[in-house]
Amino acid sequence: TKDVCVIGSENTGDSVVWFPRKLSDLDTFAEKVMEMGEELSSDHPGAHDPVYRKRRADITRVAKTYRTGQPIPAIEYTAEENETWGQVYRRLTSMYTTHACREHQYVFPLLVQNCGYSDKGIPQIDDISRFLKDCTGFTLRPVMGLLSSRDFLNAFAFRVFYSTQYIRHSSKPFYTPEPDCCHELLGHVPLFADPDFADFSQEIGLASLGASDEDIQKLATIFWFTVEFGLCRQEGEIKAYGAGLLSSFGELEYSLSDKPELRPFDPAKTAVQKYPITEFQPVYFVADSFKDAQEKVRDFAANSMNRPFSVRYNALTQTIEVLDNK
Ligand code: HBI
Ligand code: FE
Repeated sequence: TKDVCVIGSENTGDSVVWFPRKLSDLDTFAEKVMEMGEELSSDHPGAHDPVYRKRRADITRVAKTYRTGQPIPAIEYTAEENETWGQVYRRLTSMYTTHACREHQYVFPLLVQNCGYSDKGIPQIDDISRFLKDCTGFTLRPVMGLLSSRDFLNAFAFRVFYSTQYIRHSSKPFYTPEPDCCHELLGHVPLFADPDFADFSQEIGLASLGASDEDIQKLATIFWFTVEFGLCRQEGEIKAYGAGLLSSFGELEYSLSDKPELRPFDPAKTAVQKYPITEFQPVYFVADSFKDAQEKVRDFAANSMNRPFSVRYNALTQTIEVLDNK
């Protein structure tokens, strides 16, 4: 039994890096993107299309000006954008019944009923955010592009997911080098409506608050092999729950074939596994359940990370309480 002391919000000690303590602290991340929305890397399919780049800038303006508590402004998607979405939607939904985990399959029809999911057009993230809030307390915030691992993971402590609103370039409907609304809304969103998965992903977020750079790197790797590329065992079969798989029909098919190597999810080992980012994964980690994965991450954070305090989330005040655990 440890003495627990809640440290005041003024001070967590000089050696601890800053981290968000209340929901509105996430406003400070709004413009802190790694690469600006307008500056696409030269191999991006939209990099040399001025119309696409102008469109991206228009859409990311929503994220730039968004503040906590506001409704998320709707984007009026063009016929071309909705057509790209439709192609991706039809291709992926035809595989979910055989390849997706049970939780994804349970939630998907609810998104059709409640949030306007269909192959006719891109749903609005404000509708989805309200739906998720009712399911698990998760909410979405618009984001301009890639955030640092630290900022992106910290938001999960508050059950907040940063979601892009723009879509990939129409010339390559089945390829994107970065997150877009197809990846977020088809891959990530269904799982955030599941209570156990919500708990699991918040656990990673809580562990990331005030963590050392080295520990952030480990948590980002755990995130990669679970939330992005995780497989799980269900009724004796392997299914996909990672958003990177559920938003790519090529890798979804491959991940459940006999080609990749499968290993049991074990945070200490998973955290240091090397991985490629531009090709299919040679190794996947298999979780027994989201509850089991959550417990393993919690033990890993408590025993293997060097943080001189622990944290808990107060859902009533939407604040982080810092506990002295000496
Ligand atoms: N930022 N907006 C955004 N979306 C992501 O999926 C994302 C990110 N930053 C880092 C990241 N993903 C991961 O590669 C891990 O570092 C957490
Ligand atoms: Fe993702």
